[in-house]
Amino acid sequence: MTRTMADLPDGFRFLPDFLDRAAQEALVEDIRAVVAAAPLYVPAMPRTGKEMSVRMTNCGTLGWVTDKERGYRYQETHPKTGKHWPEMPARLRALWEVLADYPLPPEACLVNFYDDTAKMGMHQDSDEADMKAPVLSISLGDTCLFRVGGTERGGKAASLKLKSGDIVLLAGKSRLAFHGVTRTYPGTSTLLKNGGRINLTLRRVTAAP
Ligand code: MD3
Ligand code: FE
Repeated sequence: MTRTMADLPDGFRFLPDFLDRAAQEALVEDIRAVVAAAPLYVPAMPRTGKEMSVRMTNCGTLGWVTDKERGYRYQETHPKTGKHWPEMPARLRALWEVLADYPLPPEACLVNFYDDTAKMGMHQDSDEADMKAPVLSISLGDTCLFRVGGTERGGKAASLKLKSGDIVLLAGKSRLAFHGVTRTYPGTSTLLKNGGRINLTLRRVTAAP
């Protein structure tokens, strides 16, 4: 049975409409600068090399990448350009400061771009050594249907729509919840001139000292 918002996993905080239109537009400008320095690329699944439908890039000292040969990992450089990732924009660091309730700054911001057909299968985020730190997720552009379940694959899952300006904070138990993006809803936002959806996830990666 599909769960509703009443029983989201422990530590899951949903902050709908957290960012107003001006704040969303400012973040889009920040991300345009990031993408100009570190182009979106097509990630590939480990071993099979199957291409993901989501386009990705990063900013911060570390970025999450995946390819056929070396699989999921964090690294300091863009896999195509070989350059260091661009600095994390101050606006993103400030959001972490306000919301994360964590003593250390974010190291990675993964930028996911969804076109009208992109989706992301159910998965756990477990490539970070610091699992005590939360993950902060920001949605921009078209609305998507998001699913979040428990810590076991195949368990019950709740569905919710994430729309432009919504923030999700994953702390505690929810940090290891299975989650995915079923679909986006084209034409639901005017934020991005050419449509689509951007999701930003801010994370700590390295083990806390
Ligand atoms: C729940 N991104 O990048 S964001 C990802 O919309 C990812 O692009 C999705 O899953 C997206 O790994 C979902 C919301 C989110 C992010 C991290 C989580 C939910 C999470 C980590 C644990 C549990
Ligand atoms: Fe994830």
